[in-house]
Amino acid sequence: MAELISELLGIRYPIIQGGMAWVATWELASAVSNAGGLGIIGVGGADVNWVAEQIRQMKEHTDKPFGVNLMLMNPQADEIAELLVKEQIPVITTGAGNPGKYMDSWKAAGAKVIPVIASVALAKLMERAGADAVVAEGTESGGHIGSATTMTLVPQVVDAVSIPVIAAGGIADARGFAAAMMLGASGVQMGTRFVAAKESIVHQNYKEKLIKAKDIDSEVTGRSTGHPIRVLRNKMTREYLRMEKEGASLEELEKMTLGALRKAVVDGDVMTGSVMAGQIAGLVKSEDSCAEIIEEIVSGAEQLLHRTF
Ligand code: TUI
Repeated sequence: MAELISELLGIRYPIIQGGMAWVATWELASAVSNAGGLGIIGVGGADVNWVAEQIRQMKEHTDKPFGVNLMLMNPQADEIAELLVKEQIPVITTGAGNPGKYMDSWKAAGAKVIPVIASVALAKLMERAGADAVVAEGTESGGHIGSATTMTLVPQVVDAVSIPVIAAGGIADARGFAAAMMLGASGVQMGTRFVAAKESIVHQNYKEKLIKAKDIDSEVTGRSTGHPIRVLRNKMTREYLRMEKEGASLEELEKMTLGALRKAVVDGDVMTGSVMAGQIAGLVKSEDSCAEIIEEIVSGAEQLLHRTF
């Protein structure tokens, strides 16, 4: 049985929360860490001062381990990477790119570095670069995605590397957690389920749209731009997909998505904003606290797998 990431990270349960832009603020992340999982602050496209303030709040609201997710397309990625060293962040995850150039300085600062990857090739590259674990994220996930499903990606990554593999994409309950463990994962990362958490600061319209969503209510925009993003269907996605089909330019398409996530999360505009969510949204039926979510998943999985965590 693979080493659990709860041992690697010094947390109680092998559950981590996705570092979602605009959503994964200190309010959500500290609630997850205090409930025994690993809470993660999502940097997204924010600037270095915003990140510094989030870290300050996080340290004030939990004495448990936590992480920061650096979205590598962030224009201030270099400055933020340095801030994470200065602040001695215990766990650093990355998304939407290759974090190779930061690896040595983060490792030297004592951080556990966990890149989010969507292919076996990048998983192997990250292991060679010194990653402590990887998150293998399937295409069921919300936001920026790769093409392999969680069911196919996780066991292939598990076979390809000897560091722990955390499964992500399509996991929102005890069955998903248990299934991930059967695929050889050492833990799970969940995003969508935590978006609907009581402690999540997303606008109520966003939570309601997520809770109402059914199995096939997500769409992938931006396949033609090389940046596929999974979101719940709305006026914006219909318009975007129409323009994409008609061969609109990259600039035209980017104009539509610029600031669209903030519009949905902060302003509650779920018609023309970007409501990022995974395919498992249809399974998320209620707003629960992070402690309730984690307890439900751990106790359910213990029953299913006849073991304790
Ligand atoms: O990063 C994510 N999910 C995200 S980031 C995000 S914010 C954003 N907003 C607008 C446009 C773009 C991003 C929303 N959701 N997940 C982790 C993840 N990383 N999934 C896939 C990848 C990935 C993809 C390609 C990692 C590396 C990669 O290529 C590596 C290389 O060689 O450059």
